[in-house]
Amino acid sequence: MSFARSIRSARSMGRMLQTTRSVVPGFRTVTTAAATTSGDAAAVPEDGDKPFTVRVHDDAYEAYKMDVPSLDLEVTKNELLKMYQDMVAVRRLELAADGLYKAKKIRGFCHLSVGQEAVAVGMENAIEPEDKIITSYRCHGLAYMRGVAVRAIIGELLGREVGVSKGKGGSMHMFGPNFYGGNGIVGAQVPLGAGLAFAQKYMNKPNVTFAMYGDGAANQGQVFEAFNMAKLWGIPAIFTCENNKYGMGTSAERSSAMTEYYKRGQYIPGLRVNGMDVLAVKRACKYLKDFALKNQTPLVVEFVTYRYGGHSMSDPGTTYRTREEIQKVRATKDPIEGLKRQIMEWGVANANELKSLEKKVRAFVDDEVAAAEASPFPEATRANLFADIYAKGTEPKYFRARTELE
Ligand SMILES: Cc1ncc(C[n+]2csc(CCOP(=O)(O)OP(=O)(O)O)c2C)c(N)n1
Ligand SMILES: [Mg+2]
Repeated sequence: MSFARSIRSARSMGRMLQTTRSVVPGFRTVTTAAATTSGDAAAVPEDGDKPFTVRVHDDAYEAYKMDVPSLDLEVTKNELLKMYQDMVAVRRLELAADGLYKAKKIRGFCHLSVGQEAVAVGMENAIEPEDKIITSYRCHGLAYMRGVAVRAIIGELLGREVGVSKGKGGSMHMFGPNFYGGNGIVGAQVPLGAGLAFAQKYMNKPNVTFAMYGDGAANQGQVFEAFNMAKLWGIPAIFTCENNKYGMGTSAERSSAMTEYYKRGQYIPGLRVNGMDVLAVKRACKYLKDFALKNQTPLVVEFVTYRYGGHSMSDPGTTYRTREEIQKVRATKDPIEGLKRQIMEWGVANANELKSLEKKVRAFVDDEVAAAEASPFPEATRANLFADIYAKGTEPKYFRARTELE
């Protein structure tokens, strides 16, 4: 068979597989239902700060060369409400960005993570501020969870001075305390994350780095180079694949010869996690951090999740998947609705209380957006163009062989 023909027949085989697989979406081994963690309303204490135990569903995890985490998780009422509030805030800020883009106030690129909120929120709730996170362009929720203000995120998208990069970076240029972006080159953040984790080990820090990438990026050569070095040097990098089922318009099954991304490290232990259940994510991240530090090893984690919108604002997101598929995930697996159901079932708060919390979040985000819109554009001067490139005090003497800008 000619090479071109073999490629063509491999493609049609791919299409056949896709058809078969669409019956059992993605051949998933973990559940992706959102409200699978169980709790006992009678055991929930009155005191909002008193811990009680809930149990993550045993279908939430699939492990490779390691054990699955223990399923018991201690939470408090206040923590559950904070997680709910955070997921709602992330979604609101992304929907605000969606509106501003459609109003042509945000130009260029804009990648939203609506549907994937449980990953950012569950992760932040499991780790310390001193742990590090680096990710791709789909970064607004993570930036917010790392402490970047909504006005700084939206302001950056709008190109305003109040933006986190002073309005000079725009989309993808989001950084914060122990948050290293916001990276537009697919996969490039993975070796950078390995470097951050190397520094943590070198400095004897009791911390890890979550180096995040997508199912599409998982096929990049540099990802495997980073795996190799991390394993050789025993560095605490947690390679974190957010499998949202698509890389632009290509399904994971079409792009990846092997879609068990948590096994892609081959010689590195891995864990597949239900990325739609924020409590399963939280439990997993704590376990992975402890495991990586105790065993001085990198790990690979795969969060199985879903993006509701297109790849970016210019992609309607419905040419390579059906509207029914999106609707079905929204209706049955939404991470925010899932946590809401659990909060109500366990008697942590009722529907009215949650509604007023949502209202407060909406008002807060609206105020932040107004502040971003009120901020001026950066001054269009040459000096300003060359300002803020280096950390203060580390500026080189020469910019492109010049000492001053003429
Ligand atoms: C090196 C490189 N190649 C191609 C692109 C164009 N591109 C941007 S995003 C993307 C798909 C990535 O998909 P995935 O890793 O699944 O992440 P997701 O967008 O789903 O979060 C591609 C091919 C790029 N930005 N960089
Ligand atoms: Mg993807």
